[in-house]
Amino acid sequence: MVTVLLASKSLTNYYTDKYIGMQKSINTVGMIGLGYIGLPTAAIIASRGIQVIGIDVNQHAVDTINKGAVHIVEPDLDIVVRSVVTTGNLRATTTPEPADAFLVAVPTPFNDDRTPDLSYIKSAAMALAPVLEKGNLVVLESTSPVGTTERLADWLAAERPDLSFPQSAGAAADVQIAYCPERVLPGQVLQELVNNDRVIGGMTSHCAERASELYRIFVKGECIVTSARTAELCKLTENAYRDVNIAFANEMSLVCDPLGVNVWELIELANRHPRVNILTPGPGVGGHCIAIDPWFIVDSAPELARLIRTAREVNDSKPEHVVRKVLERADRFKTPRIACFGLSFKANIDDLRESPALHIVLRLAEEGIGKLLIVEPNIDELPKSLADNSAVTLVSANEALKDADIVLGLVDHTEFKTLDHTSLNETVVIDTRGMWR
Ligand code: SAJ
Repeated sequence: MVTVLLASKSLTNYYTDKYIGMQKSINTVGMIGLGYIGLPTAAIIASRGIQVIGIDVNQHAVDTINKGAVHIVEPDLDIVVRSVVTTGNLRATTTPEPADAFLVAVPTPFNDDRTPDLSYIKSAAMALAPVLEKGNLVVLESTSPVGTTERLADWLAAERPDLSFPQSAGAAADVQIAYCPERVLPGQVLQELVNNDRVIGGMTSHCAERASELYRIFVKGECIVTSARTAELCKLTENAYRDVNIAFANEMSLVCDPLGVNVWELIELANRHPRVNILTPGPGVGGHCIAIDPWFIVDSAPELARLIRTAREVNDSKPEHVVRKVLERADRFKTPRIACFGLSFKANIDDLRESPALHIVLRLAEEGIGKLLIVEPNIDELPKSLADNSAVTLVSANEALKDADIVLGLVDHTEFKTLDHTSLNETVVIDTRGMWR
């Protein structure tokens, strides 16, 4: 998939633009966290001629990057990383080193009780504190509950009593601290990093202005400054908004089933209204953002965020609804062969994190109802959780279609949408994405 995209694009899209208004104050940047957000961000900043030191606790990621390669799949990222490592503008290490500015992009998962787990941010603060210097800027990018930037500042201040921080020294602080959420869509990260507007929240307006200087190095979109708390809630609001809207579509698909109405046709017709724009129902909401971030709002205001909580519950219940549907349809076969199209959390990516498709396949495997023929063109081997089960095999689309009693559409990958679905006429089809209508 990546190779095809690479061949068709010019590198100049990403990094030949001149960096206008470069401030002498930011010549080196430390990027803490080299994952799906940190690595592309580090590479793009490095491509603008800034010295970037990438920091990650994962030795494998560090070694891979230092060889000019990548440990994650994102279109074109390998080309940009290879280039900036070759020019010496990006280098990776496991321990922070002094720099003019630091960006923190580490995970913020939730605990079993759905309260936010800020331990990665705290560890990043502890690692960063010893190398902080007067004049530094620290920007948190991780999706975070409201108040986290202030907590980061407190953790840093506790470790470095010799430096002053905005919570006590205001604009005169030795270290400036801001929050600027990432907003990029997996699969389009390099374009969106450059073109999207950025919301930049400072602990003081001076902090916001300093952070804005940093982002203007590589952002063509607008850099809008606000308070850190507003920027934190803005990020959560964006993802909760999308979750609520997907939940509406998913709820309509549940309502349509017993009424005998085709939800895809219904949505297409309703969307003809000039002020209606219903999203697409599916097997559930996956990924490491939309399925998690709304809970941070619920955690902050449990009595008030009722719609947001219910939307999460609607979307989380969808995979089990699909499992029940498959079990009902499989009942008439002795040992049904079920072709499962797609495992990733959404179309045209290889990311299986929080994937409803994977959850559904795991549940079907657990039920032990027959043979599961998995088609997932973006992976070479099944995840460990499935690989050990002899009833589950990774096959090509043609092999799966040849043998299947039931065809289960889980992810609307481009290659699946263009399948000749007339061949499905004789088969039981459960199409959770409406791709074979
Ligand atoms: N989905 C549906 N129906 C839809 C749209 C999505 O079922 O109509 C499902 C997808 O299949 C997937 C999940 O929702 O399982 C999430 O996919 P997505 O494409 O909506 O979002 P992500 O998780 O890839 O990226 C989101 C983006 N946020 C918004 O669009 C508001 C991205 O801009 C954020 O940067 C990212 O979360 C993040 O990191 O927070």
